[in-house]
Amino acid sequence: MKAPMRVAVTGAAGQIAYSLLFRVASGDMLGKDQPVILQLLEITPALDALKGVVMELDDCAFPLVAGITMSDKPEEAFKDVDVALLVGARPRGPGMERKDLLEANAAIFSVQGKALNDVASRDVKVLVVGNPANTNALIAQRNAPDLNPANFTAMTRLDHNRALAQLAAKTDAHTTDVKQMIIWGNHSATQYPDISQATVKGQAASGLVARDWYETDFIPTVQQRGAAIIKARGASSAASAGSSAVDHVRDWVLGTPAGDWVSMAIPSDGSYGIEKGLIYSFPVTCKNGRYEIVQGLDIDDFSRERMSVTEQELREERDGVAHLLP
Ligand code: NAX
Repeated sequence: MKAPMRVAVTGAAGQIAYSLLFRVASGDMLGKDQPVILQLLEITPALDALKGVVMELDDCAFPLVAGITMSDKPEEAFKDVDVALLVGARPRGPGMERKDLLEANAAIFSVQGKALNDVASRDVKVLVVGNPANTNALIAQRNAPDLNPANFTAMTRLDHNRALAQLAAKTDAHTTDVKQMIIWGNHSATQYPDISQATVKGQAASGLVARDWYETDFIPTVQQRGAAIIKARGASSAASAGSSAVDHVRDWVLGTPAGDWVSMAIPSDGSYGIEKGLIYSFPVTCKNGRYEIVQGLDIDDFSRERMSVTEQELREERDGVAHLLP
């Protein structure tokens, strides 16, 4: 039996965690032979609700669960963790401006970044789900100077999976027939879902769908999917977000399939002219627990313009919290 891996989940009594935790506990994220210790973080008023979630996890009698802890202190919850899923965040309240939201979350993610820096495994892999995810990841990373900056990532896998589903439906194919999808940039409505490299059953996607559908239907549908779910369900995406977090970490740890790639928001190294240091979504392949940006793709004017718009939004978010960055 392998030694257990420690997985921290923040916002553990929230709605995303309510599906995510059970998938992690059943081995979907780290493998069916990999025991896990779950280290759950919540704010103090939510600890009672968290107890209820832990009772349900206990009641599943998952063979791979080697322990569960609960805490309202990041230094306890992040102790020795190998994977940190930062899901909890401050939601936008009534009358709250975008700037207020950025600042409220900057406070949370700077505390959590410091705690990771102090107590997590030196190889901890961090995935930020809580919004604004890219900028929250940047704040956590900047507050963790002793950890590898490359190990701070944010989630655009849900956007990637949404794009696969839309293109598969349009071309009467299965999502597994679609390869080489890309989400560029921010996890927000400025993201750029790009099918210029995508194939469906080996054929170029751009030859299978009308350009007009791509520009006026596909792109806005993927960009606005979160809002459409809220309108239909009366609550934001939860199980799909949890499932995409499982996909993100599984592929990062266990590798991406040959001949395909995934989208991850990672610190830019300047590839494709994107400002170095921004947490920007790129196409990546993963092997041996490391990701690499797919290089050498042709970027036409249409793509370049959209990649720049979402890059500019990330610059503005960063500048909005600059006074809080160390
Ligand atoms: P919920 O409001 O159901 O749960 C959030 C939980 O986080 C709450 O239980 C709250 O008590 C806890 N929390 C707040 N501050 C905390 C802190 N400092 N430490 C620990 N826990 C804390 O939200 P949920 O629907 O689960 O969504 C969580 C986050 O994911 C939100 O920020 C949401 O916007 C974001 N999303 C990100 C997505 C992505 O693709 N990156 C998609 C889905 C989702 O919208």
